[in-house]
Amino acid sequence: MRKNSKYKLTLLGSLFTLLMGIQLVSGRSNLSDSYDRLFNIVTWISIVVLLFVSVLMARFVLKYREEVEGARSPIGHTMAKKLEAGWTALAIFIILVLMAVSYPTLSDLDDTVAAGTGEKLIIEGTANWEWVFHVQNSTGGVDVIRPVVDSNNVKTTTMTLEVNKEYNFIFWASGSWIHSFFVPDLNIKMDVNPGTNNSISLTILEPGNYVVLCAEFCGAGHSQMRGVIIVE
Ligand SMILES: [Cu+2]
Repeated sequence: MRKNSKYKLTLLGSLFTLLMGIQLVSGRSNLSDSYDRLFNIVTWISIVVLLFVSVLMARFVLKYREEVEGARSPIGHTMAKKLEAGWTALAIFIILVLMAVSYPTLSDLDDTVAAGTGEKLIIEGTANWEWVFHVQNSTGGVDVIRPVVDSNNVKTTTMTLEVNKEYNFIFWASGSWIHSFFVPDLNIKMDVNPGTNNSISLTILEPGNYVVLCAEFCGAGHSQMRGVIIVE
C-alpha cells in the first residue's frame, strides 16, 4: 500500500507539472507562427526530459527504499565516470539542439526589424511605472497617450491600431530602469532598456483587445503597469 501511494504521488506531481507547461498557442500576428513552432519544440523537449527524470526517480524511490538492504551498494568508479560523461554529453546535445532551432526564429525577428517599413510607434516605459504610447495621428502629428488611473492605482494605457497593418514598435525607457513590454496574446515580449531602443516590426492579423503587461520586475508599481491594444 505504501509503495503504491508513493508511486501515485510522483505520477500526480509529474502530470501537474506537465499540464502547467502546456499552453494554447495562437497565430495572431505575422511573427506568431515561427514563435509557436519554437515554443512547441522547447515544450516537447521539456516534457520528454521531465518524464524521463520522473520515471527514473519513481523507480529509484521504490528500488532503493530503506527496507531493501541489499540493493544499496555504491556503483564503481568507472561506471560513475561513464554516467557523469553521459549526462554531460546529453545536456550539451540538448542545448545545441535548442540553439539550432532557436536561431532561425531569432534571426527572423531581427530581419523583420531591419526590413520594417511600417508606421512608427513609440512605446515608452516611464519612471512612474506607466506605459505611454506615442502614436501617429491622421494629420501627420503624434498623439501622446497617457494612462488612465483607477481607484486601485492600476494605470491602463489604451491605443487603437489597425488590423493587417505593419507597425514598427520602438521601445524607450524614459526612466533609469528596465521594463519589458509583454503582450501574451500576441507572443510579444521585448525589453525596454534605458539607453537603447529595441524595436520590433509587427502586423497584427486578428482584431481584438490585447492586454499589455510589464514582464520585468521593475519596482513598486510593476503590477499596476497595464495597457490595452485595441485592434480593429
Ligand atoms: Cu515595468
